Amino acid sequence: EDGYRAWLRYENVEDDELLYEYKELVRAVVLRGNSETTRAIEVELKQAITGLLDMEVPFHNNIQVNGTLVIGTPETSEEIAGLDFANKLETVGDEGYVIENAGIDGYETIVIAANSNIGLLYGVFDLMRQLQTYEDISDISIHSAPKVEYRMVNHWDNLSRLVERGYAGLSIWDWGTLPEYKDPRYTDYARLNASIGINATAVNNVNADPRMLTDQFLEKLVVLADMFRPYGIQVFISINYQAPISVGGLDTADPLDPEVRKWWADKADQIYEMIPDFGGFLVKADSEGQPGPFAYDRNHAEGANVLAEAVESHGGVVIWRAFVYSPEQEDRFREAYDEFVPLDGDFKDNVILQVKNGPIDFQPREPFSPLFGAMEETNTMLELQITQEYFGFSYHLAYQGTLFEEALDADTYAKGEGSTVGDVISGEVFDYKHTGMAGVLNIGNYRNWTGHPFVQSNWYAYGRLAWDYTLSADEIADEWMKMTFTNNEQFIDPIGDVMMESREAGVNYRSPLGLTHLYAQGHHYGPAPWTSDLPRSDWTAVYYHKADEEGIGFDRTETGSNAIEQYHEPLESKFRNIETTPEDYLLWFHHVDWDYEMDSGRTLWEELVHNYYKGVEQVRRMQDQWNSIEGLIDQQRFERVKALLEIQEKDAVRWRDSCVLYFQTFSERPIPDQFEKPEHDLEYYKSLENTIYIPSPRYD
Ligand code: BDP
Repeated sequence: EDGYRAWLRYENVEDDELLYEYKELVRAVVLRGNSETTRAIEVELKQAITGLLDMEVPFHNNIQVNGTLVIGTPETSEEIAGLDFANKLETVGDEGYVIENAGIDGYETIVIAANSNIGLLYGVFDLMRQLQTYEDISDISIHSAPKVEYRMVNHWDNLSRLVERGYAGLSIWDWGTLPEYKDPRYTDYARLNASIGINATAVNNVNADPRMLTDQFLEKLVVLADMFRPYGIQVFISINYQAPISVGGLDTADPLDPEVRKWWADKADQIYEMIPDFGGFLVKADSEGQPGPFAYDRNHAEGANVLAEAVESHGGVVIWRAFVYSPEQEDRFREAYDEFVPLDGDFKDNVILQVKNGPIDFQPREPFSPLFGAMEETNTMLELQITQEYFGFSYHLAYQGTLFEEALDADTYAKGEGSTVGDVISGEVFDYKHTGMAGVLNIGNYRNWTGHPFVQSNWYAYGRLAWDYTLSADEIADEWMKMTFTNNEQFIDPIGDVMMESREAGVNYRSPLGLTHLYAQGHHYGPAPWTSDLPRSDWTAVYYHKADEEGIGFDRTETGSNAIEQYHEPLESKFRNIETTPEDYLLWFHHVDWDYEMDSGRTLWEELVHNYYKGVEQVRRMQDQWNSIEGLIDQQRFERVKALLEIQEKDAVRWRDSCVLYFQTFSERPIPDQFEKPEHDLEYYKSLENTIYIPSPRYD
C-alpha cells in the first residue's frame, strides 16, 4: 500500500453481513444525464463498487430491479422529477444533494438527487463514504449542502516545481510537459478534492512569478482547467502585482493608471476567453517583499479593486490576502487589523479578504485573528495551513482537524454570543456576497502526495470542514481512518486517540501556554528560542517570548501593545485580565511572573516545564499506541509511521530540552526533580541550530 489512493481506497468490505446487505441495496445503477461530470460519476462508481463490493454493477437505462441506485437531477431524470423533492432540493442549493430511499414504479431504490451534476457527484462520493465507513444505508436520509461558496486549496508551487513549504517532493504540476501531456494524476488530484467538496484551486505560489500570466503558462493552465472541470473545480492563479511592468511592458503598475487598468482588463478578457469558468486572482501584495499598491501610494482597496474590476464582468473574484506586517510596527499581532479595518467598505464586492486563522502565522496555537468579526462590509474568508510548516513538516504526526475546529468554533462576539469564526466566514454574521475558505495544501509528487501518511488527514479534514464547519474533528478523524486504513476498532480506538492528541502534543513540546514562534529562522523546523540578531526583529524568537528575569510573555494589554482592544467584548475584558485569560493563551497576552500561580497550583515556571515534558510523554504514548496496532494494517505504512514517530520523539526531546534550558537562563529556577534531565547543556543545543541536518527543500 503506497498511499496513492489516500482515502479513496475502496477496499473490499470485510464484514460479510454488511457486504451482503450493500450488495442487495446497490444491485444496479440508473444514471441520468450526459455530461463530463456524469461520465466522471460513472467511472467513479464502477471503480468504487468493484473495489468495495467486489462486483461489477450494471448500469441500466431504466429501473428493473429492487436495489437500484437512481442518480439524476429533476431536469435529467423523470424518476427524480416524479418524486416530491422540490422543497428538499431547494434547501440544498446548487451544489448540495439529497440521498434517500424511495419507492419508484414499485421498485425499492436509493436516490441521489441534486440540482446540478456536480451536486450528484458530491452525493455519490458521500454514498461511497457511507459504504467505506460501514454505515447502515438501509434507511438512508442525507441532505447536505456546503456552507461556504469557495472551498479552495492553495498551492505554494513555484514554476521551477520547488514547493515553498512543501515537504513531499516537487510540484505535481509538471509545467514542462504541459500542455501536451495530460498526466492522469491531475484527474486523481481532482477526484480527491471533489470527494471532500473542494471546488477551487490556486495552482501557483502566492509569492508569484509574473510569467504565470503569459501565454505559455495560460495554455498549460487550460489543460488543468479542462481536467478539473468535470469535478467541479475552478482554477485560480496567484498574480504578481508588478506584472503590468514585468510581462506587460508598461512602465508602471499603479492601479489608478488608466493603462494599467486596461492591461488587467485585457488580461482578464484573454484568460476568460481561454478558460470561461476561470475563478480569479489570488494576491499577496505588500507583504514579505512582494510588490503591491504601496509603491504608488495606493492602499490595499485601491490595489484590489483594479483587479476586481477586470474580472467582474466574467463573474470572477479577487482574493486579497491580509497577511501583512512591517518591521516598523511595535506588535505584528496588530498589523493586519490596523491596516484593513479602516478600509472596510472600500473594497468592491467581488473582492474577498483572505485572513489566516491567527494574527501571526499558522503557529501551533494562536488565538483567532480579530479581523474575523471586524469586517462588516468586506467579504472575509479563512486561510488555514494543511502543510505542516510549523508542525514538523512531513516527519511529525500532527492531525490539524482539532486546530481547524478550534479556529472555526472560536466565538468572535461580533454580534453577541454565538458569532463564531465559522459563522462569520459563512456569511451568517454579516451579509457577505461571497464566502470561502482556503487551505494551503502544498502536496508534492511523492507517490502518497503528502510524505507523512497522516498529513493526508489534514487535507481530508480541511475539505470536510470547508463543506461544513460544524462537523467535529473527532468524527472526521474517524471517517478518515476508516477510509484510509481499516474499520477495525482495534485500530480506530487507539489511533483515534493518537490523532486527537497529536496537535496538543505538538503545542506542548514546542510552545505551550501561549508561547509562539520559537523556531529556527528560515526553515521553521527545529527550536531556536534564542534567536535575536536578524535583519528584522519580528523574525526573531526573542521578539515573541520576551523572557527576562521577571517573567515571560508578550504584554498586549494597555501597558503593552494593547492589541487586545481589537477583540469584541466580553473577550476583550476576558483577555485583559490575567486571571480570566485561558491558560492556553496566557503568554500571548501577558508578561507573566515566573512565580505566578497557575490553576494547577504550580508556578508558571513549573507549569511551563511540566508542559514541555508532557509533550514528550504524549509522543511516547503515541508511539506505544501505534506499536500496538501492528498487523492490523499493511506493513508498509505501519513501518513508515513507526519510524516517523521515532524521529518525532527525538525532535520533541530536542525541542523540550532546548527551550527548558534556554528559558531557565532567565527564570534561574530548577527543573523539578521528577523530570529526566536534559542530556546536554544549552550550548550544545544552540550549536545544533546550525549543524543538524534539516530535511528542508530549498524553497525560494
Ligand atoms: C509564511 C511562510 C512563507 C509564506 C508566507 C505567506 O513561512 O513561506 O510565503 O507565510 O503566507 O508562513 O505568504
